[in-house]
Amino acid sequence: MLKNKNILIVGVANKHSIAAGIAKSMSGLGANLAFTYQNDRLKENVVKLANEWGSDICLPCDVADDSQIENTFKELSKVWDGLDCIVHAVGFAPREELDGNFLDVTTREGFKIAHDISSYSFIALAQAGKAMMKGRNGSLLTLTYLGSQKTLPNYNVMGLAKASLEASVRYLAASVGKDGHRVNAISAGPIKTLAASGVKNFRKMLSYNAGRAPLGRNVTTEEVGNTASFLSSDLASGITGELIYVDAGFNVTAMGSIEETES
Ligand code: NAD
Ligand code: 0WE
Repeated sequence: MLKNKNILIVGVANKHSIAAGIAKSMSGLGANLAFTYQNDRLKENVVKLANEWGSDICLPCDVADDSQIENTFKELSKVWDGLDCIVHAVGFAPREELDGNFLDVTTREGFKIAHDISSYSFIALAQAGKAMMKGRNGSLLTLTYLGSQKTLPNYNVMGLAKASLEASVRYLAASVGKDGHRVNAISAGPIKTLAASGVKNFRKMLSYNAGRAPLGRNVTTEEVGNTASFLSSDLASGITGELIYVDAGFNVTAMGSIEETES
């Protein structure tokens, strides 16, 4: 399904990352993969995992830094003659923003960082990758969360950043459609990753979600990965500007099973 496609994956931190589930699915379907890592601390993890997925292309890229984004595509163009897909699986807000009442804890600096790293970086990657994607009917893909559309405790300024990211999926789709490229987002249900490990009561959130979701469970990074593969493949050639939920159906409910709820 992804044979001969060159795909850059941004956002692997370790084997639990959603980006790792995506890489696993895509490599299984025959894609050629390249990876970036945020910093030297994560480099070793990423190089080792990349090897398991048959890739020896690992480049440093802190998405807060334009020169590192530029360098990523400069280096990539030395080993690949073109690029078919970019997967953006990056999100960050300062920890203090994600613990407490929204109005009390949100700061100008926290807002700026959350939007820069979690939303603007997708546009920056699309711009920098444009030349390599030329003429290839490419696909751009990002990861978002329901907290963009509905409130929940503590997600706070990340909800705003994800709303911005989702709007940029639509604007980017309109912008690059004439070049033949598609732009989509996957809204994943909660998964215990590194980014989630710092979040208060995450285990309780996982069990609340599983109890209320139509499928009665949470999703896996592999399931998110398979949807990412579909969206990046020619099977999805008519889909752009779209948001697909991979959340065991949680988002369509307004109430879970009454019988299973503690009184
Ligand atoms: P993760 O911690 O495994 O991945 C987050 C990645 O972002 C890491 O690889 C980290 O290095 C990278 N990152 C952060 N700041 C960066 C920077 N300045 N430059 C470059 N990279 C940077 O966690 P994850 O849950 O796999 O997150 C991936 C994406 O999925 C995020 O956008 C997240 O918001 C989204 N998401 C996560 C969940 C969940 O419950 N885990 C649910 C829905 C959406
Ligand atoms: O998008 C995310 C992760 C967002 C995230 C998490 C952290 C923790 C550590 C962004 N920045 C940071 N910064 C840190 O310092 N998710 C969808 C997972 C997630 O995070 C939450 C959630 C869910 C779900 C935070 C609060 C409430 C729910």
